[in-house]
Amino acid sequence: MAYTQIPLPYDFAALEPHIDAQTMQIHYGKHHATYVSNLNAAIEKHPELLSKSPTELVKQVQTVPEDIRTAVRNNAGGDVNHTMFWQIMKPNGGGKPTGAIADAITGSFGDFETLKKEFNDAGAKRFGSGWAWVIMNSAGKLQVTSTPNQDNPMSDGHKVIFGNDVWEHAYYLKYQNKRADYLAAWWNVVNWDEINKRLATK
Ligand code: MN3
Repeated sequence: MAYTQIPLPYDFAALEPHIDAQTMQIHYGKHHATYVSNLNAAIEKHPELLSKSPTELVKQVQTVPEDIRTAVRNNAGGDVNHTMFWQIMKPNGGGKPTGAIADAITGSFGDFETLKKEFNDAGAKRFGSGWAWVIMNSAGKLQVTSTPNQDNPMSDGHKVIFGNDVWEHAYYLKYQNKRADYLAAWWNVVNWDEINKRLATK
């Protein structure tokens, strides 16, 4: 028994021109795959942890035995973050948010443009590698945050609604040093239906 990578829900080229096929192929086929294989390698030392899902491992990372805690934090995080990432994108996505997430955005940020600006700023200012996130805070409002590496706000008890990968591997082949251009283009592939599902989940 071992952890496995979810199938990519669309073809490598499906998010063109906003995310190019070669980036998707390397990102899914090499980077994400390596997080899963490294997670499996770490768990071999404590196979009883296989009863937990990668999401549970991320949520409970402080309870993971210390000798593999950093490996689990980085690689269960890498798996969970990318599993979310592939699902909250789709071909011909984007446009204005719909349904409950549209109301939540208006209630929390005033309007969609303000959310986009805050989220893009969080992604642009993340030094080095990491993620920009929209979480549900304890007051029931959406909030923008960011983490380094493959850290996930779930480890601090937050509910994650969606996030964007701002590691260079997510955009460098097409956008080179222009991370802000990637962040702006990314909204064209957002899957609001999937984000509404995540918002509705406990
Ligand atoms: Mn990545």
